[in-house]
Amino acid sequence: MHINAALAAALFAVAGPGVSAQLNQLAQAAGKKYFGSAVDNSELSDQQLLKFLTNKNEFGQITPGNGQKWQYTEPSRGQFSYGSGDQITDFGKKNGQMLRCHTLVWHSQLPSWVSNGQWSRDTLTSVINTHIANEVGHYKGQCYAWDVVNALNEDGSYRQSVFSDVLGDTFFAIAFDAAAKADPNAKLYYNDYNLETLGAKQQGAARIVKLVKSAGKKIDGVGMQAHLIVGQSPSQSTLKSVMQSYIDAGATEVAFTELDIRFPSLPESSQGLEQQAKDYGAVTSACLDIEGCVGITIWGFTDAHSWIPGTFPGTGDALPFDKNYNKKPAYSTISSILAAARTGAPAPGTTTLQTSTVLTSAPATTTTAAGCSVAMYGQCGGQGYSGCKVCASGSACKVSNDWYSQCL
Ligand code: 9MR
Repeated sequence: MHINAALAAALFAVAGPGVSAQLNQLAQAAGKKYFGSAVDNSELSDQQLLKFLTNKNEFGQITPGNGQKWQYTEPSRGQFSYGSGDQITDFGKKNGQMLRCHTLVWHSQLPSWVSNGQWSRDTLTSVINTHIANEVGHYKGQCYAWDVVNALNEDGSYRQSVFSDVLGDTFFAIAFDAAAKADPNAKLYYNDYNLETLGAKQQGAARIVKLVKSAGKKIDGVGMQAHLIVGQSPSQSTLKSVMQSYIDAGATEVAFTELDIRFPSLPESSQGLEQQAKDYGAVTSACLDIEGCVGITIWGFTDAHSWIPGTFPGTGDALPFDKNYNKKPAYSTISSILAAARTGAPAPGTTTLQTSTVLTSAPATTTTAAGCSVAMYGQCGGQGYSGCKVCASGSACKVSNDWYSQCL
C-alpha cells in the first residue's frame, strides 16, 4: 500500500496518535484519493447536514445523487439543463471536494423521448453521442470520474433497454468513446450494483471492461455500488478477489461508489450495529488491500437522508451517522481501520490471513496472568461490548460514541 508519508506525518502532528482526524484525511493518509459521499439537491437545505458535508476533511469527494441523470440534463431532445447538477458540483467545488459524476447511459431515470423513441442504429448512436458530448463537455475538467454505463442483469447478460435493443453490445464502446472525447482526463467507469461478489454479474463487468478495451476505447474503472445488507455483506477476501478480477480484466482502478449497508429489519440491536461496523470494516480493509482501489463513496452519510426506506420499506439505517447525526460504530470502525493503515499499525481485530474479515475485539486483546490488555486502536467499551476494557500501556480508553470506545 502506498502511504502518503508527508500527509501522514502532518496529520499525526495535528491529530496526534488517535483518530480525531476525519474520514477523508485518514483515507488520503492511507494512500487513497478520497472518502466521499453522495448528496441530493433537496438535502442542501438541511443545515445540520451541511455542517458535516462541507467539511472536506470528512468528505473529500461528492457525487450528485440525481442531478446529472439524463432525465434532468436532457429532458427533451436537444434541450440541456444543468441547474440541478451544477448546484451539487458548485457545492463540491466551493468546499474543495473532488467530484464523481453520475451517470450517463442507464435504463433508469431516462426521459421517455429516449426510451420510447423509434430509433435506428444511426439515430440512437447520434442521440447518445450528442447527450454525452454535451453533458461531459459541460462538466469538462471538473469530474475526477464519470459513471458512463450500467447495464447488467444478475445473470451477467445485458439488461433489456432501448440501448441494448437497438445497439446490442456496441453501445458500451459508443458511450465510452463519446465520454473520452468530451473529457479526455476524466476517469471512465462501468458502474453497477451487486458487483461485489464473485459470480455471473462480476464476470459480466469484467467482460465489459475487456469488450470496451478490445474496441480500442478508453475505460478506466469498475465502480461497485455496494448497496449491501448487514450480516450478508461480502468478506474482505471476497471483495479483494472481486476487485482483482476487474484489474486483471484491464481496469486501472476500482472504487466503491455508492456504499450503504442496510438493516434488513428495524429497529436494529446493539449487536446489529456492531455487525454493521464489521461489514463497513470489511469494505474499508479490502479497499486498503488493493492499490487500485482509489476510494470509497457512501450513498449519503446520515440515516436522516437515504434512498433505502423509500425503496425497501421496513429496512434502513444503512449509513455511518444516525438520524441525529451521531456517529455509529460503523464510523468508528472505518476511521480506526484507516488510521491504522496510515500508521502501519494493525487494524483493530483484523488479520490479513483470514479468508473473511472478522472485526472482533478478540485479536486486539491479549490475556496474561496479570489480566487482559487491548492493543492500540482496539475496542475497549461501548453498549453491548463485553470484552476487555484495559488498554495496553501507552494508550487510554476513549469514548467515541455510546457504542464504541477505543484505545488511543
Ligand atoms: O439516490 C437516488 C434516489 O434518490 C433515486 O430515487 C433513485 C432512482 O432510481 O436513484 C438513486 O440513486 C441510485 C443511483 O443513481 C444508481 N444506483 C442505485 C442508486 C440507489 O437507487
